[in-house]
Amino acid sequence: MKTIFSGIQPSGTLTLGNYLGAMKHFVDLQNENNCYFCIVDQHAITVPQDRMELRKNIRSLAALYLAVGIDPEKSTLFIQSEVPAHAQLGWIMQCVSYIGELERMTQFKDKSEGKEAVSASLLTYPPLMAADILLYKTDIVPVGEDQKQHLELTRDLAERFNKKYNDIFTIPEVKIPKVGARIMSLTDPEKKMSKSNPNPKSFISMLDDEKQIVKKIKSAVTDSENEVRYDKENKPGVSNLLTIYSLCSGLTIEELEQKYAGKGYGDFKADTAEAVVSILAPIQKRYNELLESEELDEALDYGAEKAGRTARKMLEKAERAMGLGRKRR
Ligand code: ATP
Ligand code: LTN
Repeated sequence: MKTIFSGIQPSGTLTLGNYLGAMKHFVDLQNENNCYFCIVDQHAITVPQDRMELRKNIRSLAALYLAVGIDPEKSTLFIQSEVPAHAQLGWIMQCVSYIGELERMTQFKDKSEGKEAVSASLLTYPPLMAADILLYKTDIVPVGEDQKQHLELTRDLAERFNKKYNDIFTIPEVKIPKVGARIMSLTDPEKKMSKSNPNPKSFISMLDDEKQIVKKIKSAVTDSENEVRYDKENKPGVSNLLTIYSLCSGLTIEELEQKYAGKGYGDFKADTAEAVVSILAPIQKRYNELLESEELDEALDYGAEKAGRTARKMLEKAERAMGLGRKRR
């Protein structure tokens, strides 16, 4: 049995990209592994958040985790800020990080570009992420393509700590899905679909209704040809829709290319929307039942306690290895 850890930021309503690139895979993993799934609210505040919105998004994300099929009996589902060891080990990992390597992270560059007031935490985001992972002796971290660089840094920091102080951390492996690891924006298919994009037309939210989904996919950027063919370089928009359709329907991309041979984009887009609706509608139904339920709070309380117990032990080990605190007589 392997230990799995992954986190999602409550920085907006989850997109179809978050689902196809990350969450969908979590459900399959929980049957044969020891899984931790975290709502990383402390990562979300590295950029400004409205406090009421943040609260709403945290609860909404918890309900979505459960609605897609995360079972709190099998997996540990919890909120990062409810387990203080994350911020505590996060500080320690900052102390083993170099500014230069943090400045090289592409997510930092993207999120700080052109901004005047960039928080220090945007730079120190990866050591906190390393702490999340290292607290649980994690073997595998399932994430989308965009997190690969952060995972490499996590491995470097863990190795550096182990060498310098004591060999206590497990070096985690990254797991990126073969298809769907980078679902692209509907309005700019050169960029990844992101829940914090201010233009709602650029993403499909997991809570969009049928009408919104049909409208967004209908207006998704394609190209001036009229051929449904997978070609990421020359036809990024159509290729993105093919990936989405394939993952939501179970049909392969080749099967879809054949199905729409000689037909225009109209039918193809309408059917893609239908496939997306068929995946999201049952999740939304369950989500609405869970959102205000006691079941949700019970799962989160149970998760925070369980995660807290494990995390505290590793934090103590790290503190001891570095000589923090004192030895009781
Ligand atoms: P934000 O835009 O607020 O930074 P995000 O939409 O990128 O957030 P995260 O919370 O950072 O989402 O990511 C949650 C998980 O979803 C991560 O594993 C990430 O790799 C994955 N993910 C995010 N966007 C995509 C995407 N477009 N395609 C596939 N996977 C994605
Ligand atoms: N940085 C990630 C979110 C995240 C995470 C983690 C993912 C925070 N801690 C630990 C995996 C493991 C993101 O932006 N998607």
